[in-house]
Amino acid sequence: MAAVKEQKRVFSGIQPSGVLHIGNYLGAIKQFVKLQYTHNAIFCVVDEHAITVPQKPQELRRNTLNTAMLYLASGIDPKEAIIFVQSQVPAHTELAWILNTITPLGELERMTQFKDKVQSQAKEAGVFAGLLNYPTLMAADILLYRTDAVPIGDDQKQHIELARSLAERFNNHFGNTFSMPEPLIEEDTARIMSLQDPTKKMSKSDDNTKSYIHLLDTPDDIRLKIKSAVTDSGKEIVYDRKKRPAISNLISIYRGYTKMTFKEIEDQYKEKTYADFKNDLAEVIIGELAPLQKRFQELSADKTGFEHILRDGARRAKSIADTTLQDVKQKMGFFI
Ligand code: AQP
Repeated sequence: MAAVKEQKRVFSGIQPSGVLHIGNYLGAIKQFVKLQYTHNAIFCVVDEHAITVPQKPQELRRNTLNTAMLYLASGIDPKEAIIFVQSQVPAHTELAWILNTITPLGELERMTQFKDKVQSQAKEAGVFAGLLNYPTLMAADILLYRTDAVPIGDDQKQHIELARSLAERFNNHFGNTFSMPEPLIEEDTARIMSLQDPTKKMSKSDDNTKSYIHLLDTPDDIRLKIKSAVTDSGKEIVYDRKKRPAISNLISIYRGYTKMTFKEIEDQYKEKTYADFKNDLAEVIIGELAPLQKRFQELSADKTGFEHILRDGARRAKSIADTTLQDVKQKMGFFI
């Protein structure tokens, strides 16, 4: 029997700043797939966020379509959820501008992701205002759909807090308009770390290609990347984030794909070596990614059908977003 959907709305997005990796999948997309059956779900490819760091036009276009295709290939069903590209719904940037006028500068400057990206961007291309304002645009994305819950990885928690505080500030000032979004975080896989440096989050934009596994990596690439993943000193396969961050990261990935508990994994590998565990982990990932990659190839062959899904998604999203925006503008005293 089909699950009865709650009226509660979930919204989330991923920026097409590269090819999606297993951290994006285990931290976010896996939750999207589950939630679409129980919630009123909207998932967005947030291309306007991607341009807060320099993007090459052709790559941005390709990554945007690939991200949307990976949503579908991962199991997001356009009959269950709205899927669309952010820049096709202009209300996002319009509400972001309005929210900018009630966003304290100090809160934006305190954002961890901003501080991290300033470090890496400053050396390369310089830092632009869009990077600072990223969390306000994210708040607009979420609040436009009167979202109740936002499935995200751990790194986005601070941004949801800002969205909540802006919703509260706006509601207090202009009357009840926005709902209060809650973060939905899958604790065990909320922060998959780099395979080369377990103190750093796995990131699409990492220059070291061995630090992440793309959802479209070949089996040979996956075997090589897992084999060359750093490990801790010692040889036991034991989950302990503080003392053994590298092997714990690999165990989290294993858990994310097999649904085994940490204890079950530790028991299974009690007498085994890091090499045994890594070989098995690589095969688990390869096996889990195979159907997704097959579906991705099928979708790539039907560009017209796929683009129709995105245009229809944008049309549906726009109708919800425009209603909220009109309400906001009316309450603020704009001439409408
Ligand atoms: N390493 C991760 N572990 C778990 N979840 C993660 N997410 C990202 N990295 C991990 C979650 O994936 C969703 C989409 O993220 P995003 O692309 O919008 O932004 P991000 O968090 O900045 O992701 P990346 O991969 O690190 O991209 P770049 O390198 O471009 O900044 C979010 O829910 C995020 O939490």
